[in-house]
Amino acid sequence: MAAASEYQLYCFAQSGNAYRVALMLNLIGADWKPIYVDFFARGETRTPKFRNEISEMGEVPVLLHGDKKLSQSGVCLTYLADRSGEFQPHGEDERLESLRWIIFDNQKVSGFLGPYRFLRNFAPARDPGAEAFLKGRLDNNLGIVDKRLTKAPYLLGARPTIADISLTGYMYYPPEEFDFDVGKDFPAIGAWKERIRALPGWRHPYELMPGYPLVKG
Ligand SMILES: N[C@@H](CCC(=O)N[C@@H](CS)C(=O)NCC(=O)O)C(=O)O
Repeated sequence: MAAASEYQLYCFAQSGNAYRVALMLNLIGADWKPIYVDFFARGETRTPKFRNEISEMGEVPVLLHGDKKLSQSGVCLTYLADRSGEFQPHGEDERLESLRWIIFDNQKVSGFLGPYRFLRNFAPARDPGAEAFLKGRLDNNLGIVDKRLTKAPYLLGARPTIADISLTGYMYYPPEEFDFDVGKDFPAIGAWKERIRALPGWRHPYELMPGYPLVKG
């Protein structure tokens, strides 16, 4: 019988929140395998079984490692950086700075890109008002990240850290799934995307996680 992988990740291909953890596992060369969560057809994250047995927060990603079960991608990234020594912020100042950008990403970058893309591609009906609101917030928030990335190649300076891995969440999904191309509208983010893409082990979210293409029921 084949040995189980060291890490398992509950995820699905369309989840940028899960992608950043899948990408980190790949970049550090971890032995891992995905566990597919049927978010769209079965609404699996909202079932009592998922909330009782996998995550009380009802979200992916969830990372399994030995007897550890971790959720919130920022926590998973921190754990993987601490264990591997890769993409780790060094010292207190960098740790705090990394946390600051991870929270900003979760709330204001991925936290708006995800719902914006969801409304345009996966929701039962379009909602122009909500989309316009989110796009306004995104233009502002992506502008803040873009300005930061004009100052250094990566968020914390000369080398990539988990703050950058967090920011990858929704960055590589096809521009057609949004109505704009982040990399073109925000050139410093575009150049950063290419630097991240060049890291050994980089893979596209649709290659790394199961569930693409989506079979609409
Ligand atoms: N801040 C969380 C966000 C996780 C999240 O929102 N995941 C979505 C999928 S992209 C989810 O599982 N949503 C469950 C639901 O809406 O029922 C993280 O970074 O892990």
